[in-house]
Formats: sequence, C-alpha cells, structure tokens
Amino acid sequence: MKCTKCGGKAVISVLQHHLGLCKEHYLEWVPGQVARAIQKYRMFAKTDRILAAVSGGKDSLSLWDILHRLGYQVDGLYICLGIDGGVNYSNESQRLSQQFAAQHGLTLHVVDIPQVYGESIPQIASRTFRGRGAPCSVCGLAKRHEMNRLARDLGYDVLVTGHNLDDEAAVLFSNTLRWAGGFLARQGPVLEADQPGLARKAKPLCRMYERDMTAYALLRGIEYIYDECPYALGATSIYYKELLNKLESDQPGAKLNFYLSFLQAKEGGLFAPQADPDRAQMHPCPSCGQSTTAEGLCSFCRMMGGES
Ligand code: Q46
Ligand code: ZN
Ligand code: ZN
Repeated sequence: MKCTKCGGKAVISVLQHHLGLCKEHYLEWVPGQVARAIQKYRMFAKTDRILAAVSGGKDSLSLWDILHRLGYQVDGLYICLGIDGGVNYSNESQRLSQQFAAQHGLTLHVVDIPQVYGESIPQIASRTFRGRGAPCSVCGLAKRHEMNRLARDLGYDVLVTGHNLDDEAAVLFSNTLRWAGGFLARQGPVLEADQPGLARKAKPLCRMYERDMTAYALLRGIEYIYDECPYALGATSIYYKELLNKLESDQPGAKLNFYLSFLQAKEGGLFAPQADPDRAQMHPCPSCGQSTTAEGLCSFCRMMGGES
C-alpha cells in the first residue's frame, strides 16, 4: 500500500478515512485531526493555559505531545493513586509521565493521594460502601475531585483528558442502554465550567480511534505503560468496547458514526440541558467549594470524612 499523500510506502491504513500513510505523514495527520476537533468544538485557544491529566498511558501522553507540538501552553497533572498490581502500576506510570515531561522540558504537577490524604485508593475503597467490589467508583470520584481542585487552584483555563473515541463510544453505549438523560445531556467534547469550583473540561481525542492513538505513540517513540490498571480487568466498559469493536470490524466507521450522530442529535436539541435535573440543584460543597448535587458535603469530602 502507498501513502495517499506522498506515494511512499504506507506504514498504516486509516480504514475509516480510506487513507494509507507513511510514518512522516501519519505523524502530521494525527495532530491535524486533533487540531480540527479543537476548533470545531471551540475547546481552547493558544492564549489559554491548559492542564493535561496524564496517567502514563498512550492516550494521555500522546495528547500532551500533540498539544505541545501544536504550540499550546500545556502542563501535565499526574495523580498518584497508590495502586500496586504486578508491576507496581502507580510507580511505573508516574515514572513514565515524569520521564516524558523531562524529555520535552514540560512542567508536570504530581498529586500523591496517599501522601495528601493518608490513604491509597484501594485503602479508601476497602473502608467505604462505595468501594465494595472494585475501587473504580472511589477512584473516579477522587480523580475528578483532584483534577478540579488543581485546575482551579493553579489557575488553568481548561483541563484536558485523553479520552479517545473508543472510550466515548463505550460511555455513550452504556448511557444509551439506560437512556440516562442527565449523563447524555452532559456527555460531549467540552464540559463548561458552569458551576462554582468546577473546571472547564475538554477531550481533544474524542474523534480518534484507540488503535490510531496506539500507532501514534509507537511511531513517535513515546514510552508509555502497557499494563492496564489491575482493577480494569472485567470492567463493564471493556465489555462494551469489545462489542463495539465487533460492530466496527463488520462495518468500518460505525463507532465514529455512532458518536458523531449523537453529537449532531444533541446539537439539534435532543438531550437538552433540561434533561439534567440534577444539575439544577447543584450547590457549592461547604468544605471544598466544588459544586455538588449531594446534600451538605460533596461525595468526596464525605468519603474522606469516613462516612459511607
Ligand atoms: S485507574 Fe482507577 Fe481506572 Fe484503576 S481503579 Fe478503576 S478507575 S481501573 S481508569
Ligand atoms: Zn507520505
Ligand atoms: Zn467537598
């Protein structure tokens, strides 16, 4: 196969766009696609200060790399969860994030949950009702809280995460199976900071297939953590991703269509913000100031106060 741009030897075929690309043009094409998404969804401008949440994985490190290459002012945020697993997952992912920052002369903020709060995520999970089973709901809550806290306290204009199309399509599939109106109303490439204490959030990779991001990281020589978090095994989102991959292999482009048609339907008025009654009742948490729908303290502050 030949590169569609230069006629040289293609190293990758981008099925959903009917493209074959050589290494050089592939490494130009990916940032080009991301730049188009940033513009289309008005995510941020060159004058904005951006905080990228990085986990040491291929998506978040590639996102940081791409935004830096596109000329944005972007610092990183690594949240140490204190998760062990076979390779000491947290240590290794932190090491790779720090290595990436050092190699590119970029600033990385590190929040160490066990140091700041005295407990790791698995420890918090084991003493709370919320964490029974896998600690993922405790982990998700803590990560969201800390990302908002850091973005707000350090004065960033927008927080970006490395969620790719496969992640977004799996969440959309899950929300659609339950017709979860509030979640569908909030899902999208940008979440505005429309409540006190909450940072503006954007997902610049939301239209990029996971396999395309893996290829980008490998071709760019980005060293990332291959192992999944040990708690990811058996997660429902992985099952949904497998179902969508099956659909994609029969109908290339189906995943992208699913997500983009949803965004179009939303723009056309389906899943209007009124579909999210929870949001109307939000108020600032008296302890941390972040907006919450819970009565009194937010779920994170309640969890850290020992209530279940
Ligand atoms: S890091 Fe945390 Fe994930 Fe591990 S404990 Fe679950 S949520 S699986 S993205
Ligand atoms: Zn080429
Ligand atoms: Zn709080």
